[in-house]
Amino acid sequence: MGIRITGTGLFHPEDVITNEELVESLNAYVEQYNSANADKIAAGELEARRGSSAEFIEKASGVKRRYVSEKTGLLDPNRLRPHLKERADDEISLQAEWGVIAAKQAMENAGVTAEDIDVVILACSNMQRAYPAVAIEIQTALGIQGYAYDMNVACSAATFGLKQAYDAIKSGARRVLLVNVEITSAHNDFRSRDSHFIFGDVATASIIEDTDSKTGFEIVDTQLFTQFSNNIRNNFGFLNLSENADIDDKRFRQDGRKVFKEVCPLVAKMITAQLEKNAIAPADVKRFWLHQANASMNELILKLVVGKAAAEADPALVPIILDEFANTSSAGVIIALHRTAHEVNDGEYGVLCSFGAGYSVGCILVQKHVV
Ligand code: CO8
Repeated sequence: MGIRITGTGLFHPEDVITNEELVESLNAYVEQYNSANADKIAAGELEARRGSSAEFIEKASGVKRRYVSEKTGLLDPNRLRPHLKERADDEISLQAEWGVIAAKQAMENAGVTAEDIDVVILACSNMQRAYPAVAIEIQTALGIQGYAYDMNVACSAATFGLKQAYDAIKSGARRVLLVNVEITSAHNDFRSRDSHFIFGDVATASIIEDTDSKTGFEIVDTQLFTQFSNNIRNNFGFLNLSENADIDDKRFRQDGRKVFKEVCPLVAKMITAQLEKNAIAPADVKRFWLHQANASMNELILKLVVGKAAAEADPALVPIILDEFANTSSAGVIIALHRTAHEVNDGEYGVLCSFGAGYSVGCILVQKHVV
């Protein structure tokens, strides 16, 4: 027996925004802002806002397009926020709705029903509300018994969630449903050229169970690491209500250059150490499903782990899905696994590795078993 990921699911909304569309609306906003504030800008009281470019976005990040919850509001230069109407308390929440769709797919792929599952974990960067836990809403919508909870480790929420699932099964749970629903478009700042292109919306789900009679990815080893950093921050929280805080400061922001420089070597070191600990050569890993933040970051990490020549000879070692989805925070590693699981053969190894705000890094070493 071994604890395996036996099925995954993927849901994305229908609306797609290309880099060109995004840049057109940001540039229209910048023009309006700068002309409305021309006097203050000329007097040095305000800084002029700067426009964006589709060429920069693709070159700097590898992102070509992204799925979003609602595009008309996001592309309206007078709004730059999605239209997501508040739902009544007796309606299913948007996050639970997406989670349920991805979960049903994962359950079907794993050949399990609601009665087979004991635990539901919703792991993602931002919860739609404080409570009741969205995971419990998903649990109830699917008719699952047992318990459910929400957890947040930003972009590493899925790998940390896999570790929680692994531990729950070690403690007696039969099966865990792990759901990652990232509605990033509601907390990204679409007025900022630094971050307006980074994120996309998606939901993924995975079934984790102890079995030797189903094809899946056995979790061989788990390594988690955190180290405090202010380089990626979102100050949104309930304390903001006390002083009617300005919400402009309460969205995602980062110093992307610092993140790039500090996180790549950390991640490469962790993957290398994990492989050494398990006596597996980097050349024996079929796929590295890395966090999907930036294509150059993933290229660099691969070079540091397998060597320049091997990385250049086989770029497919690191599947890239961010060109289509952008950065989907925790869900990126699961999308990459979902899309390329069939490329891994019986007995071959793979590494799921996330990294992001915290900082946080999660490395899950898996081995495929075909039954
Ligand atoms: N268009 C044109 N030019 C631009 C733009 C733009 N949009 N933006 C910046 N520039 C210019 C800059 O002004 C600069 O020009 P100059 O040199 O003249 O000053 C030049 O382009 C280079 O700018 P940068 O140094 O900012 O650009 P980089 O090459 O560093 O690329 C990236 C920026 C793509 C952000 C890159 O730094 C990166 O990917 N870094 C890593 C980021 C990362 O991995 N972050 C993880 C965060 S995600 C996470 O943890 C989850 C958080 C929770 C999710 C929240 C969802 C909302």
